[in-house]
Amino acid sequence: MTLEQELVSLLGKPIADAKRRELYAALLKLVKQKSAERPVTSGNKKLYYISAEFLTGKQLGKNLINLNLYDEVDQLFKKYGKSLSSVEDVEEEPSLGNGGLGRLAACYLDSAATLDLPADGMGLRYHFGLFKQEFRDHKQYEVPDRWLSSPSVLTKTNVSYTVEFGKLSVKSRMYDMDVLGYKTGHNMLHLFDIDSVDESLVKEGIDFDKTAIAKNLTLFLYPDDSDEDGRKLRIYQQYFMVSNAAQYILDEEKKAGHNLMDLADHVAIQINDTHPSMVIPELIRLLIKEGIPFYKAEEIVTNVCAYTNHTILAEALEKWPYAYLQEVVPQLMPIIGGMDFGVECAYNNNPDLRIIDAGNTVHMAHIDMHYGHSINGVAALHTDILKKQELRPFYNIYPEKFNNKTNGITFRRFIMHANPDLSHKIDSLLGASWKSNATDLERLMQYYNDENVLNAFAEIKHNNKERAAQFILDKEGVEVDPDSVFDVQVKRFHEYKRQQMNALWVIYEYFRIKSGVTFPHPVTVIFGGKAAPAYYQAQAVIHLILCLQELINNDPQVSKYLKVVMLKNYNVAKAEKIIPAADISEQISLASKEASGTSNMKFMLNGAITLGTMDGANVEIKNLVGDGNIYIFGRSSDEVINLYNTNGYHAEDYYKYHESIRRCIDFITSPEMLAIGDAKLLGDLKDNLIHKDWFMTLLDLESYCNVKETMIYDYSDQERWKRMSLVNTAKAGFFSSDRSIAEYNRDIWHLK
Ligand code: 26V
Repeated sequence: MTLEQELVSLLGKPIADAKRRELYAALLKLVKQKSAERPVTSGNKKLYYISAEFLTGKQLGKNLINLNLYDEVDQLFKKYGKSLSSVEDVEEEPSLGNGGLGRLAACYLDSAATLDLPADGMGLRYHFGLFKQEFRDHKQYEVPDRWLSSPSVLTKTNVSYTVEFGKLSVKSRMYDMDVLGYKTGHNMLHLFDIDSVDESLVKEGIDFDKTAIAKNLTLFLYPDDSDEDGRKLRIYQQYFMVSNAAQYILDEEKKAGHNLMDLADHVAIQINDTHPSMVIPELIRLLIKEGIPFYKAEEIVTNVCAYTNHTILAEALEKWPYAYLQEVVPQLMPIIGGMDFGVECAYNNNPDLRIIDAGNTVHMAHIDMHYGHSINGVAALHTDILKKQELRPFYNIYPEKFNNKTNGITFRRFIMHANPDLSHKIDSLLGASWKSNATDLERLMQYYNDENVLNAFAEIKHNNKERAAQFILDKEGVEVDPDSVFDVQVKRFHEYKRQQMNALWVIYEYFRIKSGVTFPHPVTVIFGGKAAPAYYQAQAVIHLILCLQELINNDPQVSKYLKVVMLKNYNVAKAEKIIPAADISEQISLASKEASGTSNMKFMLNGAITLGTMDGANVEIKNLVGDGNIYIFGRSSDEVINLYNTNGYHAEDYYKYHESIRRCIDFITSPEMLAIGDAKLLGDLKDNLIHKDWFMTLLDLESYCNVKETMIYDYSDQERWKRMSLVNTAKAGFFSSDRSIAEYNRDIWHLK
């Protein structure tokens, strides 16, 4: 049967007569059929990647690419006047993640499948993913995002386990999502749920009764944990996830006829941040139930489990009061107590190493570091900082456990799907090998002086900008000029990522334009990202940006040269639309604070030039592209760490002694701004910048403005800019998640 015949038979009508939803449903069925035909990847040893988040993005386009069917379906649809990309829009995006950590997990599943490694993801089937972001009165509002729909990318299985908590027990249900590798490989993402979830608990906004566990266990991704019930619910979710995972893994081992004493020969578990850390005591508990002695169970589980750290921010390192764990998972407490006793005996002179500290708080990362065999950071600088600073006491006792695995991104989604024109152009120049062997992109360097190629790349960028401009007009109602410089910062809102610094540059530039100084090219500053509901400062920065958008875009004198756009509800689909259109990639975190960043890699791959600090993977980008193809500013991580240690940074001084900084900050509460925004929110933001500024915005502001100015002037030298852009794409191969996964396998998992 031809593809057309298959589709027509699934549709029950000719393609030309089908509506978008019907086409979507038929393609979903087609993908499921083709998946079923592809053998599931197997081997002597299997990885289980346990993660509270998998930010998978829409599945249809990616699956068609990985089945090598995308172009064929696209052509076929065109023949009948249909658009595949508008059919893809029908799919609800599964928003089962907050940001980088969840998206990384999804990229890693794609790469593990592509490399033909047996590797399943394990997580939770939240009914509501991360909230949907809306704007009203120039502020963020959070509304529930019910992503589950019919037909679904998930398949309900009959796998079910009993999970016991202190006060109740629940029956789980496993749902599966096929994970197809590029051309080869087929693994599964297993998401656990309970049948008794009651979606009607969601009343006002994203609030709900957090105590009715049997009804709300998997209702929401990461419910607000600022109150006691919320924090306990998080422990319930985490234990539910790992208990199911552990039961499933041991079941599979028994089915395969393996002796549980040999578990580490057949199973590797990667613990994605500390959310799944309870899998360690849970597995030990289950092995003991199988008759294996405690000390032996500990040894087996240590050889199985490996831990990835994704942040040095102290507030993000999970610690739970002993009493909470005692209430929710009493059966784990003797195990955790025993593990802590082991630590006490071995290292009794060092309180920093204890799992249960003197204040009866349980440190989840300490469980992973003592009772796992590998500890990795996510970029070279991040791993160095972990060794030297944050996790130093652990590095001192376990130097051999520490290793770096610089993050990566899947090229199937972030260039092949997101930027098909560039992808096809590269194919025509290099052949298709780069899609499976990403460093082949380096061969683009032979076109460094080839005007035709440079112009073709520039034309593709321009077309992407035109499409993005149309999208911005449709979705945000803002008209932007595709000939302006697209300066893009898209990521979660957090003070350490310093969107506020970019906003202060906007104010600085507003003054310059008002005084008659302008760039040869207009600039469009594009922001996107969500702030945690209870994170007041981040909400205030969003408010500032939305007020600036209103003020500047409606000022005829300024808006000719400068526009501000805040994309609402930034998600994977929007990333795929905006990143291929970017000229400037804003990666301006305070050095030492961004563990890696992954959007920096996505921008680079799509030919944007980084404007960044020496932080996270920016350091590695700079090493790859060379100083002439990146714009670096700001203090180094050593300088920043020293300022923290010596209490050497005082925002007030920058405000007092730097007239230009003071002017920008004062503008936040100027009459123009107060006519638009909320005086309390803007006032608090201003006060914070002057008196606290924990993430040192003012420290780097001047150097940021200077370097950004140079960069924007350099945009006029298009011959140079086009070359910089080519170099960035050519050198991006290192950041393929295929490389990251090959390294995890080589150093940690040893699957094949
Ligand atoms: C979590 C929380 C939760 C409580 C309040 C404050 C807070 C702040 C940060 C976080 C981050 C959790 C971990 C995370 O998502 N890390 C990100 O992981 C990415 C993938 O490795 C990496 O590229 C980003 O740099 C890193 O921030």
